[in-house]
Amino acid sequence: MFLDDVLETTPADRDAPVTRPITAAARPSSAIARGQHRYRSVWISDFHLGTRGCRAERLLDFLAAVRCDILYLVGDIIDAWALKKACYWPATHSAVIQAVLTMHREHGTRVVYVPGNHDEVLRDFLPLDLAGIEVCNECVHDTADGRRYLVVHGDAFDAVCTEARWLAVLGDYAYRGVIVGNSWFNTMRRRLGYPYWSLSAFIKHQVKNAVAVIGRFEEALADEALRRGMDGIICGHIHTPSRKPINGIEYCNDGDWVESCTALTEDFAGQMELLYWGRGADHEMPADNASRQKAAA
Ligand SMILES: [Mn+2]
Repeated sequence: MFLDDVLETTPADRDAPVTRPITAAARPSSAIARGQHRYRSVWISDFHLGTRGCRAERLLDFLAAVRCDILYLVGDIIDAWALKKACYWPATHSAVIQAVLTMHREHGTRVVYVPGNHDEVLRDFLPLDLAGIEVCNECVHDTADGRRYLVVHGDAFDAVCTEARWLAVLGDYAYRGVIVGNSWFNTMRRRLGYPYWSLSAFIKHQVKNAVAVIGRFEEALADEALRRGMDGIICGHIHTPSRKPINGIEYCNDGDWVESCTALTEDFAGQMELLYWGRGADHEMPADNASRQKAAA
């Protein structure tokens, strides 16, 4: 139930205006030169492989077009919750994993995988080396121009987003306690067989509060970066791509591959950019995918 809520995407949602125009160079086509786009680092997250909502074809198109020194997979890559409920695994989802492995093996890309709440089963085994892919709970990225970014999925901050009012009264100690307690609470829920409480589902259902909840999430992440002496923070989780300064911290959310099809990139000078992949009139999603999603919702 939670998952379907998260993945429910109407055609109207897909056509909703985006906060930045498509980068001209980012329009995919079948004739695209493989490896045409080169970056120092790329962050992508929230593929939700194993669900009907995953836009695997577009993701494959993106992965084929991009070369980078470091690829960060910022959580919710494989959707273990969905796979527990029903085995949905088309060939394109295997192809996504293959494309990532190929980037590592054939192009020498360093791949760092930070698990999210949908693939949190990996968190029991950290740190882990998966066929050369480094799996860790969080990491710090140093940009080409010497800035430091904390890289986390972001689900640890769910509780403080919805309970921010009384936390503000209780202060910093309680705030830290809720963040730690949230991880503990959800680990217990998982062991008991309950799904993770989903912030993105919550946001979708509380339309009136959505902007406020997203704002609190962004501020909580920026505060964490500030507390740790970072210049910025990079996360995913809420399927809301964004790049903006918050209290002197650069907040970056790389979005997702269910709704927005976005990536965060760093060029060789250290310049960050949010990339919207193939959102254009000539690259509409195939109609069959839309009907599959309706059937899933
Ligand atoms: Mn998540």
